[in-house]
Amino acid sequence: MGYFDFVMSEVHGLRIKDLLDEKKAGRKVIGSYCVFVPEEIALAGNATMVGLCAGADFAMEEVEKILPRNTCALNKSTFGFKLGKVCPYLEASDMIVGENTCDGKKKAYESLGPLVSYIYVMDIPQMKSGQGRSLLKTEYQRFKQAVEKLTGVTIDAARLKQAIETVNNKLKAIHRLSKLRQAEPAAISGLDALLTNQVFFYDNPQRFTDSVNKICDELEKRVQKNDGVFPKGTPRVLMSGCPMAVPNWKLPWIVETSGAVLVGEESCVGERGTRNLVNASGKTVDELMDAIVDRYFQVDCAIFTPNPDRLSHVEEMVKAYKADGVIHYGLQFCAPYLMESIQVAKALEDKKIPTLRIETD
Ligand code: BJ8
Repeated sequence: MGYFDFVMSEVHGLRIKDLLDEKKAGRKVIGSYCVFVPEEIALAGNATMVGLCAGADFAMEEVEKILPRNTCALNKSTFGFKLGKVCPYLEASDMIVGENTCDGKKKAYESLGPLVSYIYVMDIPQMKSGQGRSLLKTEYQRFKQAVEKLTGVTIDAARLKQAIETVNNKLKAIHRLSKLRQAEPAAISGLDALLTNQVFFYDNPQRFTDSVNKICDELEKRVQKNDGVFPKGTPRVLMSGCPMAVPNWKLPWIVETSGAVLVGEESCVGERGTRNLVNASGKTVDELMDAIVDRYFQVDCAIFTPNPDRLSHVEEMVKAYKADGVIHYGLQFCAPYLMESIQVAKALEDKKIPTLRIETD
């Protein structure tokens, strides 16, 4: 984990220098708050995409002058990082992409707009219907045009294919890591795995892929030797719910210092965001764009109604990771996930899978 600890220690240092060097060389930086913003399109337009921080409280007194107090912590944090001037990624971004996912985010972007140099808002469907898919495709085409305008690069099939392969390689490395987390005893702590999933959004894609594969090489040896970071028999917990953005490690830390181990995250900083690859076999821009839509349309965020796939995925993950129980992590005032948490808990408990719903900031 040395590399990831280093990345985190330099998250406001060397990585920012990287980005500024890229900008000097003419590359644009696109900041995003949601896994629905396709990195494949940004990379194909020769832009770098970074996840924007929303995992800690800053400048809350200032934030509450702009947003109602009972707004979810993630949205408030977005504003806190801006108003407290603590996010160099936000300041380095040439375009910030907002998305119409939950009501909180969609309205918050209206207020964020005047505070930043360029906010681009993407509409996101709310139902997994034919119309929903068409809307996502139209919006991804519009985003492609906006990226082309920003960077001056025309996205052709070759560029798109290359970008898809870069992101797929990143995803495949994460899949390899997830598979290794299924071992008993656990070969890696949930905190370390979460950090890796968080760095996914910040690091240079190629460097990230290589680093995850290196961890996996080491973990494979540990698994062969039955070498765990927690003793065999340690209760295994699956986390499900809202994303945990950097530097939010609160709940995993509590779990793992209380005699249990986190073996998986059903989260956008986790398997919900990384589960699917894009089919890179298309020959035309349209075929490849369709394949990108196919990947993202499967993301089962709680903003969708109904959202039965998420329930099935939680159950599948419990089996795959041999979890003894599930903790549903819901941010206060997050209507979509808190409402779904009741359905998730009921479905799991009907199957005798112990579930704890935690609502927190
Ligand atoms: S695809 S989960 S990253 S929207 S916690 S701001 S939902 S009120 S974060 Fe998300 Fe994209 Fe969905 Fe994933 Fe709103 Fe809830 Fe706040 Fe949330």
